Amino acid sequence: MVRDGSSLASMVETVVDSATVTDMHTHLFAPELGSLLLCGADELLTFHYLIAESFRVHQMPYEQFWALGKREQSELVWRSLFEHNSPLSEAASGVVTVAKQLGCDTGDLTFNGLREALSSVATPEYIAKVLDLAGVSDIVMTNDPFDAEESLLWAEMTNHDARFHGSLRLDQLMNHYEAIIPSLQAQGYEVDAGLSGQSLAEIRRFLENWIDRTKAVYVAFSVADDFTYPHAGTRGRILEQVVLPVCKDRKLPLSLMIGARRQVNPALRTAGDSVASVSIKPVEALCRLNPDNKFLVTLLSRENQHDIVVTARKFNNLMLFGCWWFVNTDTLVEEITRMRLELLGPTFIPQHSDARVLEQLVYKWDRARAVVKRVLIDKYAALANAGWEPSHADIQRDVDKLFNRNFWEFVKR
Ligand code: REL
Ligand code: ZN
Repeated sequence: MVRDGSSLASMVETVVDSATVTDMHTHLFAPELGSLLLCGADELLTFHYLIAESFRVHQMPYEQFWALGKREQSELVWRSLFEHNSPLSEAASGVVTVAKQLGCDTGDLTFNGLREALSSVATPEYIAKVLDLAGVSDIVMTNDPFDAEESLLWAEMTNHDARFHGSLRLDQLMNHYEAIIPSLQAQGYEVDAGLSGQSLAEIRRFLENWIDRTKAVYVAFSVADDFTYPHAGTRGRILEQVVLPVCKDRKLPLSLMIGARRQVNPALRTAGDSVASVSIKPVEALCRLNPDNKFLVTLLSRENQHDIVVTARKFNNLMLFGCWWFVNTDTLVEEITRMRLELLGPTFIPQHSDARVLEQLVYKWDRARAVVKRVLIDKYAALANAGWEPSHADIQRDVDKLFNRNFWEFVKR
């Protein structure tokens, strides 16, 4: 029976809206990691995306802004982006979506109203409510073994909320090795700057200890446009002789987040990072020369998106994920998701939230679902016109793959 277009669309909408999601890259933390799990209006408004946007409006000198308390900063962001302008940007309009879903009257939204509606304490009930609104069942954290506060908390913790999964983030090790030598040595690892003697074996011991401690589901690092592979320098040796072998032995994917040029404006602090287009040749070489390793890859520049989709056609040990940070906007997510679907079918991970504040899950997943619905409705309608009628079960299977199974099956492969 040939279904009409509107019943196909409503079937896709119902399936996508009711799908529970694995959020495979966030900066959220299990509640047992205490104050690291951020929530509430002040955290939401001082998200670094909004801080960067607010400087374009309030023009306050950087140091003066950073000297303000969190409450004053969030009020200034509010005035700049919600009173002196309409919240039209992706990040600012996200706050409106959060406010609405958490029960505010968005027709008359005020700074104080938002502060009252959102809890600044991550109680178990509040976490459950937000996850339920966002339709998220599983969250992957970003765990930095070189963050002093975080590593202390891990040392004291025996078990944590099973909805939150660990991932080991190695930016410091891979990008600033010399700077973290004292920290490695203080933790009892015999390493030196030249990677001589036991250094590589000791870094391996460090990595394995932290994989065990965090029960990491993958290992990750981000790089700018200076990433090359193979590479004879410090990063290349640690990658070749430690990270790739450990990932292979533990059957863990290595997640590469490529194209973040850090601190182009240091005065903006956490908001000061930018973007670079890169060569995708190092990714091709990694996939080709390490066929027994698995790579999760996301790229930050729009210009790189087509190339990397083609790379994924060539290597099935490469799983593309998410529309990261500056490409996480309505227009670009749609463009990228269409391109991926057209070249790869449903064999990629369309989105991650990158949430830093609990409530962001609500708007990030609302947006992601809206785009996936638009794209899938078009694609299934074209299939139906060609005579291939997708069943409810087909749609459910595809959506579950996109939002869950592609990630977990890749991790477990
Ligand atoms: O994981 C990353 O490296 C990035 O996602 C973050 O550094 C970035 O600040 C994040 O908030 C972007 O969404
Ligand atoms: Zn991130």
